[in-house]
Amino acid sequence: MKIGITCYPTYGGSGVVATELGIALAERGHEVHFVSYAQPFRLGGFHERVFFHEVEMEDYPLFEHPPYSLALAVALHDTARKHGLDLVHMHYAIPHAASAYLARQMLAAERPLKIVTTLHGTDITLVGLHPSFHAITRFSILESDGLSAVSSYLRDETVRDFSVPASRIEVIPNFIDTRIWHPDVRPCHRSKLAPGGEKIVMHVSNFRALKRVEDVIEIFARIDRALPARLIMVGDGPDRPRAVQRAADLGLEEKVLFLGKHQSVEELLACCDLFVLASQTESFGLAALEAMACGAPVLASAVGGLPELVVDGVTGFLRPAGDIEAMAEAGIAILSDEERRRAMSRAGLVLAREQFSAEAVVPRYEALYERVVNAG
Ligand code: GMT
Repeated sequence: MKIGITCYPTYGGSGVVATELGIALAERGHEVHFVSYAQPFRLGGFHERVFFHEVEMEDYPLFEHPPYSLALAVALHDTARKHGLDLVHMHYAIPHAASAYLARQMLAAERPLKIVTTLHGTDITLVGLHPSFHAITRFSILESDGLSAVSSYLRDETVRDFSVPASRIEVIPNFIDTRIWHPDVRPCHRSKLAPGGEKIVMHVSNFRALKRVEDVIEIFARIDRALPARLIMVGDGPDRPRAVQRAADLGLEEKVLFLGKHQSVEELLACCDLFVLASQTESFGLAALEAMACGAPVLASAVGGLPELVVDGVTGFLRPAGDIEAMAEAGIAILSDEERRRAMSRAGLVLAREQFSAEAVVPRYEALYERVVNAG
C-alpha cells in the first residue's frame, strides 16, 4: 500500500509511535510518505520506501497565526495525488483529521482518499474538549474512514465526550521496536549514573503539568530515606524548573540528575531499577512501555490507560495519582526486595514482547487499512 502519515514531529509519544509505525510498515513492503512541518525526530537515517514531505508555509504580515491546517491539507492533497496514496493516517486528531478531510474533498473529483485517524490522548481528553475545538474535532473524527484509540480508556472517553459510536473505534495499543528497547543496551551507564552502586530510579517525560514531576521528586525523597538511590530525570518542559527547585528544597541536588532531552533514552532505561510515572492522566504512557521493554518495573498512577499496560503487583505497582506516600511505599517495596524486583522486570519484559511489540501490533494497523481501503 501507499500510505501517508501525519504527526507532530517534535518530542511526544504520538509522533514517536507514528514514526515507528511508518518505519515498520516500510520494512513490511509498504511505501510510506510522512507529511509534516518538520522531519519526525525519530526518523533519522535512511529507510527504504520512506519519504518525507515538508509542509510549506508562506509567511505574510496579515497572519498573526499562520494557517498550518490549510497548508497541511494542501500538502496531503499534493502528496496523495503525486504518489497515488491509498490512505492517509493522521496521528492526534487536532488539526490533522480536519486537514485530511479537506484534502479528501479537494481530491474527490479525481480519486478517493481514505482517512485513518488515531486518537492519542489530549486531543480527546483536554484540547478537543475546549469549546473552540470540540465541534471540529467531533466532525473530523466522524468523517474519518477508520478510527483507532491507543487504549480502551481513550475509546470510552471518545464515546462519552464526542458521541462517537464505540463500534467505530478500534483499540490498537502503542508498541515498541524490541530491537531498540531491550534490557542489555550498550554502552551501560550504570557506574556513571550511580557511582556508589545506588539503585537507579528514573523518570522520562516532557515535564508538562500533567506529568506531576514534583511528585516524582517527593516520591524519590522518601525512597532515598529508606535506601541508597539516585533519581535520573530525563526530558524537558515547562515544569522542569519547579522540579529542580523542589529537589534543591529537599536537599537532593547531589542525588537527582536532570539530563534534559536525550537522543538515546534506551541506553538510560537499560540501567533503570525503577521507572516512575506519576501522571495526573495518561491515555497510554508510552514511556512506561519503553521502560518495561528495557527491563524496568514501573511505578505508575492508576489513571487513564495505565492499568491496561502496568499489571499491578506483577510488572510494577499502580497507586492513586497524587498519593505520594503510597507511591513511595510501593517504590521502596520493589527496590528493597531484589528477587521481587527481578520477577517484575521479567514479567514486564514478557508482556512488552508478547503484547506490545511491533510484530504484535503493526499487523493490526495493516488489517485496519485493508478494511478501510476495501470498504469502497
Ligand atoms: O496527548 C498528549 O498530550 C500528547 C501525546 C503525545 O504526543 O505525546 O501523548 C499522548 O499520546 C501518547 C502516545 O499515544 C501516550 O503514550 C500518552 O499517554 C498520551 N498523553 C496523555 O494522555 C496525557
